[in-house]
Amino acid sequence: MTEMISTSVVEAENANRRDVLRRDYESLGERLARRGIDIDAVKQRVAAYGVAVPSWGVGTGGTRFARFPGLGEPRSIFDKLEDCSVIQQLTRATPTVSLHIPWDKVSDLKALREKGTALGLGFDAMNSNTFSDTPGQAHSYKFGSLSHTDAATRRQAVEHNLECIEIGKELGSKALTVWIGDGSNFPGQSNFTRAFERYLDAMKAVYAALPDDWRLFTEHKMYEPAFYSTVVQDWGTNYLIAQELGPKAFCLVDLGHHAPNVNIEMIVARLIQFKKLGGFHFNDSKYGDDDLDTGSIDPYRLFLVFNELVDAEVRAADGFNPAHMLDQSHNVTDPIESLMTSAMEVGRAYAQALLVDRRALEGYQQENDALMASETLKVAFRTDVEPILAMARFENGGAIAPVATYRTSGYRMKVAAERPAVSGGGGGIV
Ligand code: LRH
Ligand code: MN
Ligand code: MN
Repeated sequence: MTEMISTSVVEAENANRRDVLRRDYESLGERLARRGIDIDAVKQRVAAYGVAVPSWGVGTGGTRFARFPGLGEPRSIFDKLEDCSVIQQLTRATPTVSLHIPWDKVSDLKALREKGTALGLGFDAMNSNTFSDTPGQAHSYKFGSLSHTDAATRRQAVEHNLECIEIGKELGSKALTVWIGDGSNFPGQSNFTRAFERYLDAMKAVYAALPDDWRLFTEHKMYEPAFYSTVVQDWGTNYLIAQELGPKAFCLVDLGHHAPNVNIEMIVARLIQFKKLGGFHFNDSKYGDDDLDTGSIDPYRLFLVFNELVDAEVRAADGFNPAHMLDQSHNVTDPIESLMTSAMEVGRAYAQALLVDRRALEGYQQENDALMASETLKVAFRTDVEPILAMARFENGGAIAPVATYRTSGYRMKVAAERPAVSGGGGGIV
């Protein structure tokens, strides 16, 4: 297997931290044992956990005002895969990559598949893009795509999704995620009902082309790029879509796609209960779809989402198998560092949720002891599970301290020497 960071660098960095880690792990193990928790069992589950990296996340993002590229920006999907493999090599928490077509130019599928295999990476959900125009396409998406008033434009958008499925089949992907920007900017511009009818109709054609062992994820988002109304605006509409389409259709929850203060963990619980939770785009936000690093603003909310996931896992909820993906935009950090940190934040929330004393919680709920129920969650959330995460990484061949190891490796400067500098400019992507 091709390792982008020399293993001797990883080993040397780990050698500096190994003994302290062992002591920290042991001491945490003792404290958890007092709470009746077996630290090794938690570590095993954390070690088996993975979250997919978005191919679009390894390049510097941007806002609609500007983009400020960093050094060594990936030039192609092959460069992106190499950057993704650094994240996996050091964190051992990101074994798959989620592609976005046509942002990712994937003309040579065989070479791409081989590159993935060589780097030890698999391909998670495919993402279609009918929210922007590609040079040369016959019909513009300016006024919509799958819900467009014009049948030929809708057809083109359907065809693009079918092409994404075909590409994904070649790569071993098993899911398609569809997010559209369709909506309106003015009251009266669009007939809500007709637009949704057209969308459902188009999506039925996409659904019909789905292989038997694939799943279709539809992603809702409250607003942007449309600012008055959005066709797939919330989880209610999303649930209706999944119901209308059939058993292979599920709802995808992007944490940044809700109104501020919305109880996302409760949405997650509802979708689990009705067997329609397809997966996540993890990120964090302060105001809207900020695409900030996962857990950087509100780690407690991330924990509460994982609390619902672990609750479902523990009781083996029927049909529960959500896909876990990151979806972030990095404007002021090295994307590799942000993605590594975010993958670890997701793992941390999972580990903390595994520590919740579920029997005690149930008792407090039953007795209506609100304070102790809340404390039960807080006790788990307050536990510093870093030794569990670090030990899981270390034993899996990763780095005890991924960011420090990455910096020592000089990877960014190395690729900067190979990849030509790119200039920034205005209007970036999401
Ligand atoms: C839309 C979105 C969706 C896109 C991605 C780039 O805001 O979350 O998932 O595919 O950003
Ligand atoms: Mn998303
Ligand atoms: Mn988004």
